[in-house]
Parts: sequence; structure tokens; C-alpha cells
Amino acid sequence: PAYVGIGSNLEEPRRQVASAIEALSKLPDTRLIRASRLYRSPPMDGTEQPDYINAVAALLTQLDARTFLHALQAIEKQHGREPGACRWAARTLDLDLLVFGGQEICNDELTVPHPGIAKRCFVLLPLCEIAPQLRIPGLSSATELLRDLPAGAALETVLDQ
Ligand code: A4P
Ligand code: MG
Repeated sequence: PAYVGIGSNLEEPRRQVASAIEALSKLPDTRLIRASRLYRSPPMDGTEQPDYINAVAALLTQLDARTFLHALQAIEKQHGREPGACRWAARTLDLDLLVFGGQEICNDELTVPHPGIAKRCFVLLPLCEIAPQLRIPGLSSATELLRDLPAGAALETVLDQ
């Protein structure tokens, strides 16, 4: 499967994330197999921004990685994502391609597995909820990565119910 990290911290983030999951379920030649619950955490760089809502979705797709990325970018755009905003700026919707089957990709457009996975509790917690045994190509399992986060890093991300 492909795993997609979903994040939002603007304009009703819970609604944005739910709507992104709905849009993912409608991608051509693709089937949504699981979506995690929603998790809440403060912005990673500690700037003055609203909290983020994050989730992870698992999909089976016949699209190639590049076409799949472009489909994710089209969904971001439909959700009012401002192009050209600076890195880590607040956003209505961010879709990151976390894992794409067993593939390791590194080119101008795409780095897979996503380089932030191992450091981000807001990715690892929802990922472990839906795929605890998943081996991240080039790294270890989702559960091992979560366990190896520095003490305290895991405390900032909470289930959003
Ligand atoms: N790109 C390369 N690899 C990938 C990939 N695996 N998935 C390229 C998606 N895109 C990939 O992405 C910039 C370029 O990365 C794309 O054109 C694509 O070709 P972007 O989404 O436009 O830029 P960005 O999101 O502003 O930057 P970046 O580095 O992706 O930021 P992150 O890592 O997504 O972090 N705090 C909390 N608590 N929760 C969050 O979700 N998210 C961010 C954004 C910051 N702080 C956060 C959260
Ligand atoms: Mg991104």
C-alpha cells in the first residue's frame, strides 16, 4: 500500500482532514483501505500557529508514484492550499506521501519514504494505529520508530476526541 500523511491547521482542520480522506477515496485506479483517527498537536517549529489535526490513510493504487503525488497536489489545491507560501506556514491541507509500497525514490520532485517520518510523532502515532508492523523502506518498523522518538516527543500528540 501507499501511506499518505494528512495535516491541516486552518479553516476547520477537522473538516479539511475528513474531506481530504473522502477525496482520497475517490482517486482513479485507487482504493482507500484504512484511515486513522484524528490526532492533534502543536506546530512542529513552535511558531504562533493554530494546532494541527493529522491523520494517515492507507491506499492501494495502480498509479505510479509521480502521478499519485500530482493527484495529492490537486486535492491540496481543491482545499484552498495557497501555492508558494513559505515552508511550514499554516495551511488548509498538506498531503505528504509517506510510503509508496517498497519503493525508495529520490528525485527533484519526490523523496519517498518521506524524510520526516522517523522524527514526527504526529505521523508515527496514526501510522502505528493502522499499520504497526509496517516496515518503512530503508528504516525500521513504524512501531520501532515510534518507540525510538526522544522522550517527551510523544506527549505533544494526542487523540483528538
Ligand atoms: N516532495 C518531495 N517528497 C515529497 C513527498 N514524499 N510527499 C516535494 C509530498 N511532497 C514531496 O511540498 C513541497 C515539495 O515537496 C512538493 O512540491 C513536492 O514535490 P509542500 O507540501 O508544498 O511544502 P511544505 O509542506 O510546506 O513543506 P514540507 O517540507 O513538505 O513540510 P512538511 O514536512 O509537510 O511539514 N506540525 C504538526 N504538528 N503537524 C503537521 O502536519 N506539518 C508541517 C509541514 C509543519 N508542522 C507541522 C505539520
Ligand atoms: Mg508537505
